[in-house]
Amino acid sequence: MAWDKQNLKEVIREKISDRKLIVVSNREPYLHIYSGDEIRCVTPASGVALALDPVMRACEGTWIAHGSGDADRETVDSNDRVKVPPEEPTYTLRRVWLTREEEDGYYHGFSNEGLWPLCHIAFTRPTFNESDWNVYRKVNEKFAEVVINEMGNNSGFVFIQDYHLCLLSRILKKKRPDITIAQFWHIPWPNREAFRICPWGEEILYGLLGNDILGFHIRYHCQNFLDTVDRTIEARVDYERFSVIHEGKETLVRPFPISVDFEKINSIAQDTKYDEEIKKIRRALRLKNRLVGVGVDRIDYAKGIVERFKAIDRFFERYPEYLGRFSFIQLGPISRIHIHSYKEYNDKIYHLMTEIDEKYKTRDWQPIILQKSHFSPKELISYYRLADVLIVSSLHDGMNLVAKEFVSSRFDNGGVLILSRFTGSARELSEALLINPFATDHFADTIKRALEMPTEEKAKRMEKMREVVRENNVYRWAGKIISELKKLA
Ligand code: ADQ
Repeated sequence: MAWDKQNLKEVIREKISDRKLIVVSNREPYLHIYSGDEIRCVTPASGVALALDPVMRACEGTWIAHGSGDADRETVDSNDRVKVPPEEPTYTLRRVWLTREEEDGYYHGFSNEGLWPLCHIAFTRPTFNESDWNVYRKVNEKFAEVVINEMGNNSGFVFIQDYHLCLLSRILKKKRPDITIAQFWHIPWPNREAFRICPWGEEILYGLLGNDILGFHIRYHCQNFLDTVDRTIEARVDYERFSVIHEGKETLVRPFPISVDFEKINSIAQDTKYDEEIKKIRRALRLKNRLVGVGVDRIDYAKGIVERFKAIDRFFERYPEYLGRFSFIQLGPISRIHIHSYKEYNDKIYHLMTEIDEKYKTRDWQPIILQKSHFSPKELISYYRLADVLIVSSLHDGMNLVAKEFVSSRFDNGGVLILSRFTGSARELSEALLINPFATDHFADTIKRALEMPTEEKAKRMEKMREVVRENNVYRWAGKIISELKKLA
């Protein structure tokens, strides 16, 4: 069956509408923010919100998340609830309020300075502070209270997102063993050697084993998780069934590769207004008829932006005939700037770009153009369509949706994707030119190969990748997880 928004809704109605569904995530699907004196409701660009919004609409469930918009408190009722989406209120968003200290310890601290580098083997050392860990635990308990409260006397399903809420399922299961729980882990799971350094590794594993289903993007991360459990705690790992049995309870560990809304991106990209937009970008950035490379990332050390710039430098060193003929545009909104390692990385990128520019630039040409602002998903499509080559060079990435968005927008079968083999996407997009971002010479040669690839080969590769993403779209991801949950209820 080809999955789309409509049949996902039908599956949800048929399978679970008799029971309550609660989604829990750190980030909310709708934020209220002040814009002058007015309050605006905005949707953060997130694949997860996109996939789960139709699910929630279909089952009229409740989504629990940290209320982080500056006007969030003005828009909830006395129970901290607001009906969303604003244009057609169908489901409930229940906001959880965190103090500044809680946000620091739980989100910036343990989640992003501890777990994020622990799970991304990107050679940035994790920082583990006991005080952050204590706050992290308290915040997980806080979320649990809200879930229990929202579930009331209903029986139902809880679907937890990501590494911010490792301990939630176990707390819930202790209080309400009748609830069926799944959690999706959006980032990689490291090998057991790397995981061992976390001082609270055992508690994290016990925490996650409260789930009935634990999902990762790829089988390799599932295997790493099973292996970590096997070597770390007292539990029985069943490698045949891909499951863990602990205290008489089974947790199924399964791959569910996340994706994008292929049809939506594909149809938006065909709007002729983008031809004009592309011309505007070419004029504004003085690209003329030059070949163009594009990179789209949150500025994060795991995305391998430094390695990418080094490869571009090497490319110009080796192939000076491309000087003045190729420009690389890097789009990257700054993220997690409160964290020292991110601030440092941001400075590093800026200095490297300046160094490369100084080395090669001419009066009317710049080798690397860095755009730090945030772009809307529609604006990104112009850049995807403009690119002769799109580069994803993550040092480690659970999936990487940028690669899939690029493929979805190239209805013309043009453009070449250079993709790090350390992304989950590389398992599905095998027609991309795969690279190891640390192997600078090969990376540089791959840029040349991409720029010189014959049109027919480009088209053939792109067509195959488009087929893969069309079929394995984001609605399939959500549909498969919900169907598995239902089987266990
Ligand atoms: P992220 O690390 O945030 O997500 P990714 O999968 O690349 O990474 O998704 C980023 C999203 O942000 C894309 O939809 C992209 O369009 C958008 N984005 C990136 N740069 C942008 C820019 N300059 N302006 C505007 N938008 C931009 C985590 C994991 C990934 C996993 C996802 C989903 O780290 O491995 O793929 O969750 O599970």
